[in-house]
Amino acid sequence: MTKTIFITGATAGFGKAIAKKFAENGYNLIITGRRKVLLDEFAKELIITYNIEVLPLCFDVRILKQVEEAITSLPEKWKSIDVLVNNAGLAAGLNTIHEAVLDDWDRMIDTNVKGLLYMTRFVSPLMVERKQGHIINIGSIAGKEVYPMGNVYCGTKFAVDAITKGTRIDLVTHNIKVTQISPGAANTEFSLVRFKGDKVRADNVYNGFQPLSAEDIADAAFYVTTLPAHVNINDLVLMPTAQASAVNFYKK
Ligand code: NDP
Ligand code: 8X3
Repeated sequence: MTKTIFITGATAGFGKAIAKKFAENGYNLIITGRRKVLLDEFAKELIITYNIEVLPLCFDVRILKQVEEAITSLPEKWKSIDVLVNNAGLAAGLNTIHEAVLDDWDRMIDTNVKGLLYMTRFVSPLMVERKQGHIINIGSIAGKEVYPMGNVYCGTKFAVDAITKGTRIDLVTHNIKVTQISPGAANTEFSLVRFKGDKVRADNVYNGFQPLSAEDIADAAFYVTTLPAHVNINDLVLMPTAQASAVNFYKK
């Protein structure tokens, strides 16, 4: 029986690589993002390349009504979701607490925390009904350690860490696996978004060492779904070899 994975934020970075990895392995995919053109083009590419079924859903995870509508109106055959990857997220800005841009805080909290919660609230009942499923939340090293000017971004990822644990506790009696993947520095659109399109500043984050790639995270996401039914990875922290903590890098 072909399995179905639902991935939020599949127009770039980790989500896009995760979509390709699971497509390669024969899954049907529900992929989301706000950039409709990118999303639809990617869906077409996946269908042609991997001969699988893909349902692109363009919505903003911050908007409760859009999340609810997207999931409650899923055609019946797409409601059997085996894996949900709560990946859509961002950092906005890198400022001290007294100088931060308030809109940056709203965007991060609304996306990384509330968006993940909305998705989980609407998808998990479908898994509970089938007594099976796997929820993978993309956390971060920023959810393990707080770093200078990381304040609210770190706060959202610490929240993901706690919510992942709470989700696992609430769903354990329903046979649902809940995993967090917590990466260190990975070169995606993440820093370009954080620094609001400043490419020089974004590229500088990854200068002098080899960061993780989106494909490294996709491999980890696939790995955690390949384990026997009685085995769950609770939390997988993966870092570039040249990164020892949130702020310690070996740069050449
Ligand atoms: P990218 O910026 O490359 O991709 C982010 C994805 O999220 C895009 O597809 C974007 O799509 C989507 N997205 C963002 N906001 C929304 C929204 N409101 N509604 C729907 N989709 C949204 O970043 P990464 O792939 O690096 O990041 C993915 C996750 O991994 C995030 O949660 C991030 O915090 C986390 N992370 C990243 C690390 C890194 O170093 N890169 C390390 C650790 C964790 P669109 O713009 O089309 O909506
Ligand atoms: C992304 C990694 O270290 O920039 O979550 O916060 S970091």
